[in-house]
Amino acid sequence: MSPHDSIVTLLDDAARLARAVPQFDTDNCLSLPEAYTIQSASIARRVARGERRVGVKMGFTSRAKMAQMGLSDVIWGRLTDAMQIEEGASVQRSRFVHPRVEPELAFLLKKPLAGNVTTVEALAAVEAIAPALEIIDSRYQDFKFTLPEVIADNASSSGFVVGGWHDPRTDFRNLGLVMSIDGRPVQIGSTAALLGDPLRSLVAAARLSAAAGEPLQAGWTVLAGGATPAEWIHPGQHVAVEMQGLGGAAFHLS
Ligand code: OOG
Ligand code: MG
Repeated sequence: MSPHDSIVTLLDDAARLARAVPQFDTDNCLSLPEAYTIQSASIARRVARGERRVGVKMGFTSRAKMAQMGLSDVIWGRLTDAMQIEEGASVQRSRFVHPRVEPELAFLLKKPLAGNVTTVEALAAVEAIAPALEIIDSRYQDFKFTLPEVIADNASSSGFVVGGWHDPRTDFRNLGLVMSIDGRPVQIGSTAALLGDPLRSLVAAARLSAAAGEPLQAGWTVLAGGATPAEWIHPGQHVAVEMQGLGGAAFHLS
């Protein structure tokens, strides 16, 4: 028994049953390493239920996201196959507590990538890039949390949609993007918002996941982080992102 078992159960049940839970660390007792241990243990429960690890998502890699959530450290979370939503598919609102959506860039890896790598080494491990949408869904009431709390909650990971994969040998450091809800543009941004170069987000993913003993694997997807503030989504809405030169990705919330 670990002293954090009850928190692991609380957060895993909250995600599984789409039920909000109160914040548990309002007096800041939890350290960041402890928070990642809780995240890892809650993902282990998902894997024990049959889910498969398919990659990593980065968080707070843009100023827009840091400002929206009031937190400024880059964080990461673990992605499983159950979180992936087929491009263009309909997903049920009942899966989520209070979902939001944000536009992201996705990397598909062709080689493992671990440790302190350069952006050139990171690019050499990339098979393809794609526009993506992340559905984030904090398990905490009112979508409010401290840094250790959101890390323990797997960085609000809940769903993601990836568009068509493209050759990464293009300059994708400053691609314009538009996220629309029901055809109405709601956020406009650029991939440059991601640490100035989305490859820096992949470099951070390589370093942080290797330090946790789970180096990035060939075939994994890495989400580079929300490039704009996230938007609330509601049943009946159609959400789409269009990225300069890379096409789009979309889903419907039913
Ligand atoms: C935390 C997750 C942050 C991103 O792309 O910055 C994130 C949250 O905002 O709930 O996914
Ligand atoms: Mg995100």
